[in-house]
Amino acid sequence: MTNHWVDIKNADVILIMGGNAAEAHPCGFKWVTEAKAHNKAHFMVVDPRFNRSASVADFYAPIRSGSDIVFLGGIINYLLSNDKIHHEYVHNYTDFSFIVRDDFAFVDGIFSGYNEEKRTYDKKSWDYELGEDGYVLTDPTLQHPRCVYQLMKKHYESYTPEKVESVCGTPKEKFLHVAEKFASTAVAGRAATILYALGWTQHSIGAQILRCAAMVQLLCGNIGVAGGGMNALRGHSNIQGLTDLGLLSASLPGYLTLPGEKEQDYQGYIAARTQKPLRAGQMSYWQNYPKFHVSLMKSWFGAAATAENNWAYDYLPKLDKQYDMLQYFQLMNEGKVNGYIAQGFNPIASLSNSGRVRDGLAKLKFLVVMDPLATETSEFWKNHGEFNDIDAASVQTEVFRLPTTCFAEEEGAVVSSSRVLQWHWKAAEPPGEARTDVAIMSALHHRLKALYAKEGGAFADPILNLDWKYAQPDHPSSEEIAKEYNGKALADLLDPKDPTKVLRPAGQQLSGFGELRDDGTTASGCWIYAGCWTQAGNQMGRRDNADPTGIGNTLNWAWAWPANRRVLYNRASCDVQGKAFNPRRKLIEWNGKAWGGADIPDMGATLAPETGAGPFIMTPEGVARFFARKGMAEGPFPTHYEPFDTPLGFNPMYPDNPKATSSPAARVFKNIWDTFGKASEFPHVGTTYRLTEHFHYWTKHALVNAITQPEQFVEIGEALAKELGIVAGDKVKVSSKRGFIKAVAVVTKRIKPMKIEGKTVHHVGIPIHWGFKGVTKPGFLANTLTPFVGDGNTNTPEFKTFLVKVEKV
Ligand SMILES: Nc1nc2c(c(=O)[nH]1)N[C@H]1C(S)=C(S)[C@@H](COP(=O)(O)OP(=O)(O)OC[C@H]3O[C@@H](n4cnc5c(=O)[nH]c(N)nc54)[C@H](O)[C@@H]3O)O[C@H]1N2
Ligand SMILES: Nc1nc2c(c(=O)[nH]1)N[C@H]1C(S)=C(S)[C@@H](COP(=O)(O)OP(=O)(O)OC[C@H]3O[C@@H](n4cnc5c(=O)[nH]c(N)nc54)[C@H](O)[C@@H]3O)O[C@H]1N2
Ligand SMILES: [Mo]
Repeated sequence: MTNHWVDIKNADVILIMGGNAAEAHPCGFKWVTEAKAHNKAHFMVVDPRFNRSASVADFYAPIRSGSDIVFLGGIINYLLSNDKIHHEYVHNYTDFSFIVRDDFAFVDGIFSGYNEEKRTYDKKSWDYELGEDGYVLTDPTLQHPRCVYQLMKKHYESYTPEKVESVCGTPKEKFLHVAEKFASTAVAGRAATILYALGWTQHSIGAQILRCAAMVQLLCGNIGVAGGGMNALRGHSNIQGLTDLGLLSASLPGYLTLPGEKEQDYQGYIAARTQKPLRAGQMSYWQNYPKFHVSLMKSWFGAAATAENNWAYDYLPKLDKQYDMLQYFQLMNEGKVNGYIAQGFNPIASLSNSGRVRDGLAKLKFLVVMDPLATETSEFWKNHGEFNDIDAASVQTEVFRLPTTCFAEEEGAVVSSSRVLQWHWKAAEPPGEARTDVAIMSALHHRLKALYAKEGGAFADPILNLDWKYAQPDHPSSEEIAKEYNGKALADLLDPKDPTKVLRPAGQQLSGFGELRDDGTTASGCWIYAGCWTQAGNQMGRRDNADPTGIGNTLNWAWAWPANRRVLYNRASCDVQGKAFNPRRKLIEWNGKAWGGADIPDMGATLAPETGAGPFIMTPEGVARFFARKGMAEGPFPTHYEPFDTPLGFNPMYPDNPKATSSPAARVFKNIWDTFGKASEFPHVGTTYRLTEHFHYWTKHALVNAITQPEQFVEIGEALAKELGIVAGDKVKVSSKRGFIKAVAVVTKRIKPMKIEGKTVHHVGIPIHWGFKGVTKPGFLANTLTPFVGDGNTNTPEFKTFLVKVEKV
């Protein structure tokens, strides 16, 4: 979230689209209720189904799954063509006036630089025009045909209300209602918030849907202000912590990145990430990359990371490709993986095309499952009748189960969607043989280290030199690990202006990332967490909910990254002179000498507005981007592409170009193309989602949850039920090109047929929670149906839109 849960109460307009917070985030959802009750907020839901969030909304509009860019692009077109934008904000805080290179082009759904063979773009032309001084050329009059404003206007001119109706199935007047409500916030005193989750991310164009929504928010001046923002409602309780700590395969902690295979040279690696400002006076905060990186390497490798060995740069793996889940299971299927550790992960249930995942697991030599429960993955090899129809004798994979604890059986911090690190304390002793994940990983580490020490092996240094200075080496405490993330001084830190002055004595905890250095005198395991455990103690354990201004920021409750800031880019809540746009809901303001108020200012306390430093401190240009310079896989402006299982078979926005039907840059392996379905065989649009009563695939092991939702079902609308002769309670078979499931039919008014490009399209709703382990009635894995294809940026699978056929059995 750019903002945070409590801040939702400050919104004037709320849109939940691509998520169902009332169902999946019922506690956080209360802030929507607060906004309605105390702020007269207008609350809208746009979803293929009239879901639980919609049932308490002021307004609901249906949409065909996978068509959100047409809807959001339609809002952009509406705001631009009616000139309903926050002019002062957009002119000063975005790239509206920047001029784009003249070799940039967009023709018939494809951008310049496309390589059809490789299905990737050469992104060179997707850039601003730079002057001789290295700064961006701009046209503040916005007349230049290649300024971002003009290009964007042109890009979205075909995204009309009529097109929205025919492509999304959303009635034109319903679409216009949503657009007008956003337009009502394109002024200084009003804000809209967007809450989203998987209904947007789990598409082959997921990341671009989010960008498109962020562009709507920027046009209205809704980023960096109270009650605004792009708010990702995250999933597992600590999944925010997972990405923060760099557990994705191409990441390092704190959103630093692993080098690629071509980056063998340390100076090149650092230079590419240490971005110089593209305009005068900008902070371009990634200029500090070397400080974050060197401090990380000191934290991991201690004395073994030295200036002479480039801070142990050679110890880092250099990626030859992106090792996301799709990639890994693809390699498994190709027989290229020997062993796999599934830690807190049930891939046969949670990854797309379960049948393929099962085949991959069966090709392993060994599989280790670290989990408190006996999961489907740990029993993938066992025959469970029609639910897992496999010949156990044919599977050679050796499976090891290592029982772990659950979060309540250890202490530590959980990072919420609000970026708040909140400490919790151990509530119970683990049962039986269970050990914490940390204890298991530590033991594994010691064994590997001992083996390498004894027998040697290819490049043993990174393992032998991994620093492990914990009081209990077999089970480092959560406290020690948290302190390590925060970081400390390894030598006396001297004042650069007066070297006789010691700013921080050796051994002390750092107060924040501002103290990090690139000369090996500081260590920090995750720079954005610097400040969470200082000399003053554990900031995450703080429990003072004082809120002097009433805005909800509670700066003394736990601790938020970065720097305890609660609303990111909060400088954008003030005009150029530093005066708050909205005097009723001030986050910060410039008082002539310093920034102050209800939040921690972006720019440090005393950087004067006169310096011209923009609020988007992480970009080298200091402003937000409408034009995603080189960033995204599919192009700098979000563009509609059809799902890979498309009910239309062509792209209704670019009908003349078959190459632009589905995302030209999505993750598709060569042998996957024939696993996509066609509408002639699978005429309905399937989508998968959650129920409040279950958490993924684990609560079916708990009796209380099993009682509330005992049996697998699918939801179909009344019209489709009638057409197929199905009544509520019938058993139905739902099939896709990948396989089939059987479940009880729930016939509902909540799903209505849609007219898409003149054709009737029905949605079929498929809750994800069932499987063949646990105390619910055994069920099929919903992912038996889903396609093995992912977003070109994140590789997130397209779980939310695929083609199915429904039959009565
Ligand atoms: N009780 C419970 N809570 C949970 C979880 C759980 O398993 N159980 N899981 C947690 C996790 S890990 C996560 S990631 C979150 C997920 O939170 P959500 O994303 O809110 O949950 P979902 O139910 O997967 O999907 C949300 C909605 O997206 C809609 N949708 C599908 N396709 C589209 C589309 O193309 N466009 C639009 N606009 N909407 C679409 C669906 O109809 C559904 O209403 O929930 C978390 N909370
Ligand atoms: N079709 C479809 N598929 C989806 C989705 C969808 O919407 N539709 N949603 C996707 C999303 S957002 C997510 S997050 C994934 C979730 O997919 P998974 O993460 O694979 O599934 P979970 O069942 O949430 O959790 C995996 C295991 O973690 C174990 N566990 C709990 N606590 C601990 C612990 O402290 N240590 C260890 N080692 N294990 C623990 C649980 O017992 C559980 O078996 O599913 C994805 N798959
Ligand atoms: Mo998730």
